[in-house]
Amino acid sequence: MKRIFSGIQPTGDIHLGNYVGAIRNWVYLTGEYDCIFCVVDYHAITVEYPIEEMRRRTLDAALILLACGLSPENANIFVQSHVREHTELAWIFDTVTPIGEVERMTQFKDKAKQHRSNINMGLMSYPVLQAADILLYKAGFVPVGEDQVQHIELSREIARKFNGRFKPIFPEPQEILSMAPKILGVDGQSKMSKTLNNYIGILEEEGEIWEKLRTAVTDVNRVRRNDPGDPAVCNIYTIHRAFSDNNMLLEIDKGCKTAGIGCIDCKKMLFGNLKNELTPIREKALALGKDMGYIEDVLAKGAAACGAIAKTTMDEVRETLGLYIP
Ligand code: AQP
Repeated sequence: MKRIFSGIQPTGDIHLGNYVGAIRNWVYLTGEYDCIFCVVDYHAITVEYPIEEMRRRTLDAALILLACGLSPENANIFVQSHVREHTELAWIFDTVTPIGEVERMTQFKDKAKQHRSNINMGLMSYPVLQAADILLYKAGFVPVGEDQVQHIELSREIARKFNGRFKPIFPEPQEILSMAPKILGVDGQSKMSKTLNNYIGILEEEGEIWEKLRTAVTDVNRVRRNDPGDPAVCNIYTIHRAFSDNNMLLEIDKGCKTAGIGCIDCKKMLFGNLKNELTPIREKALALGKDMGYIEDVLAKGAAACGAIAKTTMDEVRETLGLYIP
């Protein structure tokens, strides 16, 4: 069975972008692939974070993955720092990665602007660790949102460099994009992101979700109710495409272009569909939250299974590097 690997950072509430850009796709793919999903805590420490919250955030991220439909039966789920080989392989990959390649990464440039007082080596080396995350399991496919495509390209480049210099032991991984690979935030400008605080969390209460949706930016040229709008430039329509069926999409497309449907009505329709999909997830998350011991067991089982694969790969890598192995 072909293998996929993907990860999510424990940096706060999981939002609609994470859900439709990644997690929902992960659940769809479980039937076809050998799946490994990881809460990437070592990625999350590349920026300032509340230390006292990291443990809870990590467990909560795993809980949400389970609430969304992943399970130990269809995937291995674990925490990155529980499998030490991730950082070990990252160091080795650092030695084959040209600095120019990481310096040109869009995410590094954006984060360096956002965190001017803490532009650390980890922030720059983030995609090298990501390549190690993927290649430690020789995963050929990586389901991610559009923002990660450049990093997956770099993972291919790192695999090529390593294979060319030493021995061809790594696949060149390919990204798998969902049908909604880029969701903008409620500001309608930037990517929906936990750290930009422009998100709708998938576990938020209905009232909070509606309040954020009600005030979310739509087509900025549609000022008055009677102005026709353009769904192609409206973030609410993009979210609709991830949650609504074709009939509703056609109705909205036509209604928006002819001003037959106003933005608030369009948002109400979306809200109904969001409720239908997210309410069962919220209920399952509440139930799972009553037994955190279960979440810990799932993560331990995932770490044991993935740790065994990681160890085999690292033994092979050390031998390939020509290191002295006693
Ligand atoms: N807005 C998005 N639209 C589609 N997919 C998205 N993803 C993230 N945002 C969107 C995808 O979700 C997966 C997990 O990504 P992450 O943990 O890095 O989430 P994030 O929201 O990007 O995290 P942060 O903490 O807010 O980081 P920054 O500020 O860097 O964005 C990935 O597959 C990602 O593509």
